[in-house]
Amino acid sequence: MPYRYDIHPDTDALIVVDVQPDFMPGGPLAVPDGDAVIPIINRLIPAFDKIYYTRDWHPYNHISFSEFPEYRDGSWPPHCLADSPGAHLHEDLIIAPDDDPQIISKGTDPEREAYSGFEGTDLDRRLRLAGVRRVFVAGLATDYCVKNTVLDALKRGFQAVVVEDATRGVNQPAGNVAQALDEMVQQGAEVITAKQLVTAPRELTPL
Ligand code: VGL
Ligand code: ZN
Repeated sequence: MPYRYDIHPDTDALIVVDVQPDFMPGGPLAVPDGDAVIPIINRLIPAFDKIYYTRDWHPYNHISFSEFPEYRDGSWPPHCLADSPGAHLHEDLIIAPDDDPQIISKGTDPEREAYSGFEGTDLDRRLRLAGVRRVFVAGLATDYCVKNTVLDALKRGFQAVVVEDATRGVNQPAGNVAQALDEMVQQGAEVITAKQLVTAPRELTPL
């Protein structure tokens, strides 16, 4: 195993996508096993100086909401209503730095879907101002917001690395997650596991 990823604190960032209660088991748009990403992401966070948290942050009349949801693009149950408890970052997620975290709200326009953390936000500008060149991406859901964030990062000239075991997907129909990972790789992303991230000289809790 070889292949180890050294983190360069000045030019690498971690993007934590949509770790929100509404996407967890028991929530309206539950991602299977979605809560499993939290302890893994919490172990990655100390390895990065630059961390960006996206959150789905919809108005009550968002275009994606359906009365009879089919749990696919364009037909979701109401979820992540701006400022509701289910939309806040999950209470078990480590937020760093806790005095001034970088939080990006998306999907705030009622007329537009926005899976990507770049869409309709200033994430690109924030990353460039901070000197970021490579983003590591974790969170939910692999086949929607993670995928679109990764593809947008690549289109905008960032290198992108998906931390696969720190993501979970809707995966409906079955195979959707595998297809999403294929597509990300095809567009130039790397896919790794959390264990492959190595930081020196900092200490990481062993996985
Ligand atoms: C997401 C479906 C609808 C996601 C957001 O975070 O992947 N999926 N809204
Ligand atoms: Zn949404």
